[in-house]
Amino acid sequence: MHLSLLLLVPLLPGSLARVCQNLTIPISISSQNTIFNLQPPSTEIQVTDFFLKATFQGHDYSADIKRGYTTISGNYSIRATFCHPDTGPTRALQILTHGIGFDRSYWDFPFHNYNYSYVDRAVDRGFSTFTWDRPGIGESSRGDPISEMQAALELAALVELTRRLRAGSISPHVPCGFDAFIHVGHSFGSILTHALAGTHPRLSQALVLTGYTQVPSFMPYFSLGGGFAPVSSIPALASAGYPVGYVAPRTSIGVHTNYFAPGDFDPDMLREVYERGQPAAPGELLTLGEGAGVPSSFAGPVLAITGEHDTPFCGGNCYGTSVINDRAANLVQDMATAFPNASAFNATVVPGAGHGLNFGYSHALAYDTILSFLENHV
Ligand SMILES: *[C@@H]1O[C@H](CO)[C@@H](O)[C@H](O)[C@H]1NC(C)=O
Ligand SMILES: *[C@@H]1O[C@H](CO)[C@@H](O)[C@H](O)[C@H]1NC(C)=O
Ligand SMILES: *[C@@H]1O[C@H](CO)[C@@H](O)[C@H](O)[C@H]1NC(C)=O
Ligand SMILES: *[C@@H]1O[C@H](CO)[C@@H](O)[C@H](O)[C@H]1NC(C)=O
Ligand SMILES: CC(=O)N[C@H]1CO[C@H](CO)[C@@H](O)[C@@H]1O
Repeated sequence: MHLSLLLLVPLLPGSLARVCQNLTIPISISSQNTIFNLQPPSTEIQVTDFFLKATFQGHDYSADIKRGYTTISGNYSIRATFCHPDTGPTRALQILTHGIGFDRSYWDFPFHNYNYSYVDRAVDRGFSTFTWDRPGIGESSRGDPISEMQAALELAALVELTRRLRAGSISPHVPCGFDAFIHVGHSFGSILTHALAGTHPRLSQALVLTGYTQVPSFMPYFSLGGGFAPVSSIPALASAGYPVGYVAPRTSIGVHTNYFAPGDFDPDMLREVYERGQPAAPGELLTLGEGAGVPSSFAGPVLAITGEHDTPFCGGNCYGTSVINDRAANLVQDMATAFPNASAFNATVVPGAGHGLNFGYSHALAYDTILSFLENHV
């Protein structure tokens, strides 16, 4: 009897016992945003011109069109999902922030019966998880894609959600009583997580920065490689309620270029990622660099983990170190200097992986590295 049960388990990925609850969380936040002299790009030509201007070498387009700062205040409705093992909430909660191109389902991707789900693996190893749609994206409130949806406002949302989670005041469905709050980001979500560790180092017990380095040199690969178009040109997004100005890759070729590495993926996965893709706001793209680069006083453990062939953060090769004057063994390890007071720092380059770590065959190694690090250090 037990033998047959044991044999069944490996055949049913995603069937591990977990309990999830969707949440709608009203938040009131404000941030110091940048005023840009820019009209929302609405046609394919305007979108391409935006990316061309943003990538002219030797120019700082964001600075060229900056006209000062202003305070943005607003009430936003944030959609989130809280999961825990069916045995109940656990000691540690992971707060997972997605990057550009996706919504919170990045962490719990349904492909192959959730075989690639990070949430499944984390819950299976005894963590609770909180995934959320960033402001403007997915099921969260929409807003102006230039004046409003910027890194500063999204950081304010992450800070507010974290405070409420720590206080046990986010929802009757989410208990208080966690003794560790771990922040995990992907790409732009790592930028926001890194920024949180800079501005509010005591709000987190551990950081995991995935799909990220501090090297800005290769962002133009992403900007031009994505083949971005207005959401109105993209069938799956045209009626999703995004305001004019939001952009996304026009075809799966742009998604492939920016998130996948040769030989590390199932073509059906690429198709599903394209079909479920979410757009980006110009305000986000123009403020990506905010908050990075300043050494943080963060005193907990930090894991930086990025695919060897990450396009936007490694230019396809995290071991190509001439861009940092060979001062570290790889571009991920170079982030150690950003966390001089971390209790532990580990940099892992995932062999053969691309930027979208959760979509590659290599996801199993990436997840095991992250969860083992957290088990050992939190
Ligand atoms: C939560 O919402 C997502 C997206 O709308 C949906 O796919 C999922 O089934 C919902 N989960 C639960 C537990 O209700
Ligand atoms: C947000 O909601 C509160 C309470 O409903 C209201 O008093 C406040 O004016 C709102 N703020 C903004 C910026 O709309
Ligand atoms: C790291 O800790 C030392 C000793 O407490 C302190 O002097 C230093 O300012 C900290 N570094 C940062 C970047 O906060
Ligand atoms: C980081 O952790 C991995 C195990 O996950 C280990 O193999 C590697 O040596 C560690 N790197 C450093 C610099 O400690
Ligand atoms: C996390 C996990 O179980 N990943 C598995 C998904 O399926 C592939 C094969 O289809 C396995 O190689 C992975 O280990």
